[in-house]
Amino acid sequence: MIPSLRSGATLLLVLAMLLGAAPLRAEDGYDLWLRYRLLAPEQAKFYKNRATELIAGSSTPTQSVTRGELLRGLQGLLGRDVPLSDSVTRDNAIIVGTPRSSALIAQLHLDTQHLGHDGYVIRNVVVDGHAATAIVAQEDMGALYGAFHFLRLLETGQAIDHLDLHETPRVKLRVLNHWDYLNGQVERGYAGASIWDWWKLPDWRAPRYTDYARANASIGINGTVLDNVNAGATILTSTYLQKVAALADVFRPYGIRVYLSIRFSSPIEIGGLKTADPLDPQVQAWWQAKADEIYKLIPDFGGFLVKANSEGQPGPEDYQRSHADGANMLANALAPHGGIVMWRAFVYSASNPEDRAKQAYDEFKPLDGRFRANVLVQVKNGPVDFQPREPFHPLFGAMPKTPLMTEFEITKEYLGFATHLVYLGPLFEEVLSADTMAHGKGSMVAKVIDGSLDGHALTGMAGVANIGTDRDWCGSDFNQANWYVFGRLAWNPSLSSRAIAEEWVRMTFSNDQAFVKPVVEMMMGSREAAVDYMTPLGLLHLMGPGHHYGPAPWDASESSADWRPVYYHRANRQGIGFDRSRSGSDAVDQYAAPLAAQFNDLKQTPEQYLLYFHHIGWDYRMRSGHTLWYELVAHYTQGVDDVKRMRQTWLGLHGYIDEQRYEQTAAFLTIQEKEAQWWRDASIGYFQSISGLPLPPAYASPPQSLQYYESLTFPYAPGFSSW
Ligand code: GCW
Repeated sequence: MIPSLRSGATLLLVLAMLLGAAPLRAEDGYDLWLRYRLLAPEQAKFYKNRATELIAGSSTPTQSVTRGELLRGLQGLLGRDVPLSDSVTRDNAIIVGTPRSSALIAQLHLDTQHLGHDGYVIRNVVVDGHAATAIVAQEDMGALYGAFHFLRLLETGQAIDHLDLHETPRVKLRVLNHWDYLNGQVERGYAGASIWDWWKLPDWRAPRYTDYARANASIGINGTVLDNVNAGATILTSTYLQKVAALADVFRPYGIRVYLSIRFSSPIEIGGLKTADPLDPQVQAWWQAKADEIYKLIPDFGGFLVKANSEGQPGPEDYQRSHADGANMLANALAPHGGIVMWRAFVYSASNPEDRAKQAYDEFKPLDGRFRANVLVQVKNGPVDFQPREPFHPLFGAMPKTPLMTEFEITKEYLGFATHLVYLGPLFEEVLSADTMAHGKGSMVAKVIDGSLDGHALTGMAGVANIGTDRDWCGSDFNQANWYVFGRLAWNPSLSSRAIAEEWVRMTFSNDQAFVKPVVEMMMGSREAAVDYMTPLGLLHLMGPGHHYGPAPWDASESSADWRPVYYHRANRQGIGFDRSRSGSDAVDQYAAPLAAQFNDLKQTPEQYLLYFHHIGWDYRMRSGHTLWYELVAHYTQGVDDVKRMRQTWLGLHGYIDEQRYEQTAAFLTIQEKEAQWWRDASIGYFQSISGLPLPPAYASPPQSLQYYESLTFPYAPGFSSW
């Protein structure tokens, strides 16, 4: 690690002025973590001596992109052009490529076979008698990923003298899911409209598409589903497929494949058929012809994502066929072309009286082993929905014969939309590191996802994108960290979310330790803070109806019982919580035996899941010795206090970064503090009306009546309408 140059913001400013540079000029966030701003002089000097020339091919589009990225990155970080060369003419060249594309790389005789399509090695070597840094891959894409990694080392101020890095992704399909409608709306999107300008496609290929691909490639994402899982049939018409093909062309050099969410009943809507029954030969033929048409336009098309028989979407069950019948029919059509199906397990039905948390498992577990080899079942991280906290989904570990992808929600539908600062790394890490115990201790969700637990080669991770037309892409600077951490964890699900936060802060804001440390701390605590001020101790789904913004634990207005907060918390005069033990819905027995026993036992259940698994009395003694009621109030209050501290932390960091981004974060934290207080007060006010208990001493009463909180409405909340 290179020592940081400065100890106070003033010194940096003075230095910047002396150098004539303006590192603190306003930034709008568009550059994400790929800012490549001039490094501090000592660092720049250090790296300049280790990047004297660049040897990189340009005979394929991906090679050109790789070369361009290195030139751009080095120029920006070091403040001078690094000359291109064909051969090594001096010490400390950077050489990038594959044995096939570069004679110099071939002559290093590194074993690249095991690197596969995406892997790479970064190593200090000697070439023609000169010290050099080699970024070596088996395929062009690996070299591009390696180039991004190398630039990251510089951007984050790492030592590069004794490099011997080997990287291969642990997960094959690292995919964003856009919940974008063709009319430009983004379901659960809080960063503006859809970035796909369908109307102007295919003729106008906005430069932003390239920037999007580049940003994704920089963190290893290699697939994108362009349209919402609540899909219409139009995307599969010839007109739209041309548009899709144009996007695929833009993304290809960056190793990003295009996938589409499809509507299961498309053969009826745009094919003129009377049925979409997956066992009907005409339906099968229609999908085969459609797949042929797609692959003619897009030879590397990825495949389909399907939400079927869920929340009103059509599906095979409309014809008394199973999810496997539906998935396999599509998989048959795609298989000859190498395509895959991602079939979602997010199914539940209001007409099913069973606990909603149990329904996906009930439906999919019996289908294990019945899916074609090119089908993955895509499972949300938790059994209910994308809540601030839920236990991991019991399907992980329970379908050994089927490759399971996990689906995370990067967009903050349930976590304060764009304005709340909630870093999702700890949430993702908590799920990935959860032990399913499926094959005894050490059967982590990460091992289900990377295929190592049950020996699957086809593996994947999906994240619901938080990207829109806002200049900063994600609705706030800190939301960019959630896109970033998703990509990094999809590449390697065992990485630490703290380490990822640190590299992101360094690239996005500053390498100054006096800034990095408190900001990383703030990020790492932010998810727990949100859990505390929204839904502590295993509560979930207490957000306002439909739009999911703000507290509404009282709400029972939704048409469907399992969309109502009251369904989830079950508070009454005696106590609170959803009894999922053996004396309740018995969801506990969907987990492997040791976990089922643990969750079934009130005393052994981790308190963070307490009210998810148990309905307990308000006066139940918690581990702290306090009553449940006391702890509930304390957690809600803690959440608010944490946000207050986050805001204070940020206020102390003025001057370390540009004013524009500083000010927006400061303003958003003010909103968050106000709304955390609102969450606390409204929730406590409501639960107090049920428990009838006085607030514990020293805890403030809500400043408003419960009626006031209940009366608030939110017309035109973003991300939701009655589309
Ligand atoms: O959480 C719910 C969201 C819906 C979403 C659904 C799903 C795309 O509120 O907006 O629909 O999940 O994942 O299918």
